Amino acid sequence: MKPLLIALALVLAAPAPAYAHPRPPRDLRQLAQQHGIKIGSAVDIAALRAEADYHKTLNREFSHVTAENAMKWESVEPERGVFTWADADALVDSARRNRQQVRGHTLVWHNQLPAWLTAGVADGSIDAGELRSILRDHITTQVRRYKGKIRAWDVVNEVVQDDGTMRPSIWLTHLGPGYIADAFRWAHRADPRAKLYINDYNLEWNAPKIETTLALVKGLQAQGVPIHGAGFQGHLGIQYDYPGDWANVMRRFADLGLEVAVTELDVRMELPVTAEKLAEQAGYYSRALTDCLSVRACRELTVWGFTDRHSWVPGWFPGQGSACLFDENLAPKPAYQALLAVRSPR
Ligand code: 9MR
Repeated sequence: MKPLLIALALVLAAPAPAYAHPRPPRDLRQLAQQHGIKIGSAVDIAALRAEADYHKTLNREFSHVTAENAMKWESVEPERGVFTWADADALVDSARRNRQQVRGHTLVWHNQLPAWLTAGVADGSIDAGELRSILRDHITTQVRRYKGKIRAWDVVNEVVQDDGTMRPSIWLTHLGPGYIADAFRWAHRADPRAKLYINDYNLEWNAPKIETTLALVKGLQAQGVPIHGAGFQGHLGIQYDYPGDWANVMRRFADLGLEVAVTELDVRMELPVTAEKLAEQAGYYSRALTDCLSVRACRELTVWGFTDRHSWVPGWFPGQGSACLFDENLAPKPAYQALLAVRSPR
């Protein structure tokens, strides 16, 4: 063959450069890899154990997992001093076997506290000093147990209210505002490599909550508190406008030096389901991913359950549902295809 023809043959045979048009992703794992982020899901441990199709889909699609309930305080210490780690351990073990990273959810919250704790505070048998050491022990015990196995912890969850005031939880009421700095310091001491997050809902768009949370983060940073991330839960619904400023809000947190993550994305709708509603939902999911990808500090997008078979939505919002990427039979919905079609704005 003539040299010119050889050169031409070599050029034609060469693979397309990676930057041209990446091959369409096969699934969410591949999509996440192409974009250099993690795509995760909250996990229902009972379903993970009992349902082979749930198990299979979770592990095929997701490179990050969060326990939907299994790491909450009432789950891990239902009676004082009696620890029940089996479900949380099962999730962490499953993640390791399936090459998934883990978000720990959540250390300090006002919900799903064990009854022994709330009752003890209410009847005065647990005073402020004891409450503080109970919180310190809880954080230290749980974070230490999973040291090196949890990429990121939601250290404090939902501590700011929608009107921008601090939530008057038992923590604020009995320990004062310093409990937040303490929680981060204790968590950091127990696992210095874990990324420590503040996490909240409506942080995508609610101005008073955004401003208070930014001020809170700055105040913590000024005191040298180890805080590394801001989590946007992302519980959306197509009956509300998409939070169009979300990427800018993410950027404001990123500008403080934090990483950001979408931690609990779902997009609910009024039932019945129609093709139009599913198409609209698909747009919300793809915009959320696009927003995350447009901010370099956005490292993870996690959905709050991946199948309508196991979703918190119908139980909490009567008449609403169909919030997930897969239907009850684990068939992918238009939102799933829409995610696979997102191209990187980075
Ligand atoms: O999905 C969770 C549901 O199964 C629980 O009953 C509920 C109890 O409060 O918590 C749900 O998860 C919440 C998460 O932990 C924090 N952000 C809001 C989520 C939806 O309520």
